[in-house]
Amino acid sequence: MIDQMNDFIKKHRAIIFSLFRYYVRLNKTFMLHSDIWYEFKKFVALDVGKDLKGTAIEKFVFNTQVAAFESPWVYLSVRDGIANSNYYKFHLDDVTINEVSSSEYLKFEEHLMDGRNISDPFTLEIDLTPFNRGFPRMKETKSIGRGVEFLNRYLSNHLFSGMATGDQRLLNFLRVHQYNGQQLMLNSKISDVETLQHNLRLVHKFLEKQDGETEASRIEDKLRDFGFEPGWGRTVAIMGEQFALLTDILEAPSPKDLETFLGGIPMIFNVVILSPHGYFGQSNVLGLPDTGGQIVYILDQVRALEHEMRDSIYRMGLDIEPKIIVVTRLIPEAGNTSCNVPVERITGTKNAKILRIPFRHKNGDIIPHWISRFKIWPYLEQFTIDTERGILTELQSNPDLIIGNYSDGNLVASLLSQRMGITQCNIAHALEKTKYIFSALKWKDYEEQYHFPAQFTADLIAMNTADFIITSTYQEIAGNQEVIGQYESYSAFTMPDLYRVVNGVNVFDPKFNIVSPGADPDVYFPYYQEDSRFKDLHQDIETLIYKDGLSYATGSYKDPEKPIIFAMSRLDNVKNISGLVEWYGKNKALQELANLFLVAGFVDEALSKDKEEILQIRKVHGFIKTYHLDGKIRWVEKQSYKNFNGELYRYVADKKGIFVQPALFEAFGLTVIEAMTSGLPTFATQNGGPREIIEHGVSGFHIDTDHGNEASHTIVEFFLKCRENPDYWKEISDGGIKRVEEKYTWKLYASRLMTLSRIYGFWKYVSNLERDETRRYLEMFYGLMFKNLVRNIDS
Ligand code: UDP
Ligand code: LCN
Repeated sequence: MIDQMNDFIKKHRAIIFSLFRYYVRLNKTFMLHSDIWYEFKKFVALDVGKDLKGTAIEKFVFNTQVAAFESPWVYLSVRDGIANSNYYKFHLDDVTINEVSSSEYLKFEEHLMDGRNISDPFTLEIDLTPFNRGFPRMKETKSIGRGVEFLNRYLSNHLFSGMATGDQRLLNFLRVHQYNGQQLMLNSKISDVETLQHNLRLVHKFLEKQDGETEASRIEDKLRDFGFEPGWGRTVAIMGEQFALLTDILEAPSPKDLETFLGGIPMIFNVVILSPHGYFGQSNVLGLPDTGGQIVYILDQVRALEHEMRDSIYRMGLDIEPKIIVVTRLIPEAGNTSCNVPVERITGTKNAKILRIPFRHKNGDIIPHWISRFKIWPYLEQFTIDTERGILTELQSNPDLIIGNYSDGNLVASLLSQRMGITQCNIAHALEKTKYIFSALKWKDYEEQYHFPAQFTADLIAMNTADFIITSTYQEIAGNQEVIGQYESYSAFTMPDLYRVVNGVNVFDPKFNIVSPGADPDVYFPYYQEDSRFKDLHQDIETLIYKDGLSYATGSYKDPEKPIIFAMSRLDNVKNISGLVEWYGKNKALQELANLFLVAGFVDEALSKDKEEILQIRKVHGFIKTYHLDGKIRWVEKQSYKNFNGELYRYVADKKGIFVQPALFEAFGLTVIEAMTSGLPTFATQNGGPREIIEHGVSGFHIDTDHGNEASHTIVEFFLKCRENPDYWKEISDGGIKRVEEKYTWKLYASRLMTLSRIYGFWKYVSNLERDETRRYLEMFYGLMFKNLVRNIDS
């Protein structure tokens, strides 16, 4: 790229000079991609700039994420492609451009923030590059998020054929499995690979003479004589498959055999899931601050996982009941939720529980009230210690897998899995870093409310200690051609006066895997499945949408026959419900075509305890007034009952309405798949997960939520097209239903997650992935940075 640029500059010095002078004259210190690109388009519309259209410089400018100005210097962060950022400096007088390191670029940003000496060599620099030497990395962007496939290929090529000890390590791995003191898989009769291969031949001959359906328990003694303990399969047929796979792997492993074989080993019986913040409960909580999709996700995940674990444990011949514990925060002042109950059984499971552990002050006093997710950092250490005690009491043993959720849960998962030596899986849901402009560089502006340095430090630690990370979409890891991914944004950034990160996370790490969630099919299903519908709820739904005089609602429709534009989400800034009201307010054609129906937060700000929510409540009321939306809009407060909400989506579908998800950024968007699977044509933000969930024009529509006029125009076009062609609504509705059925189901999710857990457990064991050096480095980072940062947070 740089050579191409230099050639171009040599040939077109004058015009390049004019372009950069144009930017410098805008008198900005920093510019972001959208601004840079907007100004470029203005520049090429001028006579002086017209020759730049379609040139290499146009692409270069388009790829520029940030420009930092101090004449005569312009420093640029350029994303030359997915997960490929490079840094450059341009000198206005010399008209030259040179590549610089990420460190030099970030130093320049720091310098512009507070005028420090640019050559300050003493800022703490975090760089994980040296620790990663020798660990396999993927190279292709298309492989990002498919870590396990890469790992299986790598393991079969290197571990077994390249390294003489691979077979022995597999053997050792098979010998470590136990449950409550009972030996599983192999016993001491098999201590070397030759004996294993020999006994596999013997057992093969023996099994050939048995009926495939014979239960393993009936031939247990014979198998034990050969050195094989329970865990290979419930029937002779299943055992035969596992033994054959192992024989092949020992001879010449293939990635597929390895995955199937490891995927069958019973090694996950107890799982702990961490989700400290918010109101974690099974009813009355959804829509409260910090309480949204993560809770829905985890409860559905638990049900699917328990089912999958029980089936697979049974299939492998063991009679062990799996246990799953979700650990969250106990909130004594829990209102009408159950968040003050220490232990709660999870409905729809046999054994899974919610375990609630209170936050405590240093002196041991319990904190009674809810605390925003941005302010819980000081309590997590004590919470970790109390959690460890709690889960040991519940399980009477260590768990086999710890799953963290969001920044706080992932940090606690890191601390616990390090203490207990357990495989750690991280799930981010929606990180904050990319939601706020310059959240790292301008952290001081955000500090009072958000405490981003503590959060980003926790994220860096958790991402680097996790054995594997699952994400709902590719976007989440590495974004797309235009937008940086959530994880990718941690690779290089600076927080002036704290530290600078030059390599914080590598998205080519095979620890990343995409495993998308689903929507509970008992609750969210197509409107035309009449027999399963909750028709009894229709009267309540009609009250909610149409009845005057309710304390928790505002507005009523002049023309109730119009189709409904439905939106439902937490009422925080990023969800942009107020933005939707503004677009609707500005678009008369849309007002003619449809009514707006909002389910979000509280209508009365006196009921809210959350600062961000209160601001949004005021904004929504403000826009209703400004645009005179009386008679066209109905806004009701959050609705927490899943079955009711499921029927609500379908009710709106009966009326040929649509669903809009107007967020400025959405990591995944469970409402999007809930609406789609109910049959509602769905219009969702193109910023984040919905871009991947929806195929534009086929299973719904992407909307550009940074440009409200365009977004509302897309919706108008849809309604007009439906008028012309009465089948159009159904076409899109069917497209959405099909898409969710094919790609977003909890059944697929659970089986994939369990396979990954087993493979990464194996990988951790055989490749000595404990990574002591990294662990020690991160411990120091935790001790010297994180602990200091949280000291100043008060809640
Ligand atoms: N939800 C709800 N009532 C509300 C608002 C949201 O039941 O008033 C549910 C919604 O149906 C979905 C979840 O909360 O299951 C929100 O998940 P999503 O992933 O869309 O967004 P998040 O809140 O996690 O950012
Ligand atoms: C958090 C979010 O903001 C949503 O985008 C996700 O759908 C949800 O978590 C579940 O992962």
